[in-house]
Amino acid sequence: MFDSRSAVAGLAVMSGVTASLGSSTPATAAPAPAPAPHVTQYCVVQALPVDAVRRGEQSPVSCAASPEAAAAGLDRRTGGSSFAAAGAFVAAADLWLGIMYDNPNGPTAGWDEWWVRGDCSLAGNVRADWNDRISSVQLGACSAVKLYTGYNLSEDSTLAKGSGSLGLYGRFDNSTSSMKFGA
Ligand SMILES: [Ca+2]
Repeated sequence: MFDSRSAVAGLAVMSGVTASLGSSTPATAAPAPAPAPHVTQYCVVQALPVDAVRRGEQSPVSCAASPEAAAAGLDRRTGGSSFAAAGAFVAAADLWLGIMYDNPNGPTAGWDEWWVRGDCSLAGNVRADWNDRISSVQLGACSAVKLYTGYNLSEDSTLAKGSGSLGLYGRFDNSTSSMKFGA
């Protein structure tokens, strides 16, 4: 099991970051130069917990020719497996994906809620203070979310799909540690 108090957060792989190589050519040069070669780079960012961000720490970033190489480079820099650590999400977009409720019936009296933002490819561990707490889900931009009882999308899972407040029952109540959204 992973330590839910671990400070390190999840990862996002950003594809399509294109770096242009080659020297610049003076505007007066003739004939026209061949197009500069383009190399696609994949960058992996390690998210930091909120308190580290407030201290001014910056997220470690690693870029390489493949997502796997970028993740391996980040692991070397951070001294461990980035994916093994619990923490918050990093996402490329800022859509409203869903609301997680502590209460089994969604927004009823005395509820506590957590709004998850990102894009529908978002997957990762739940925020540390929401581990083993979610009792119902309301979906926003994505049509489904798969909830796992273990960190890093492990152990038992259940698919929450539909509209309104979707309750989690039995062993899935108060036991979500990671989740994966889907379109
Ligand atoms: Ca709960």
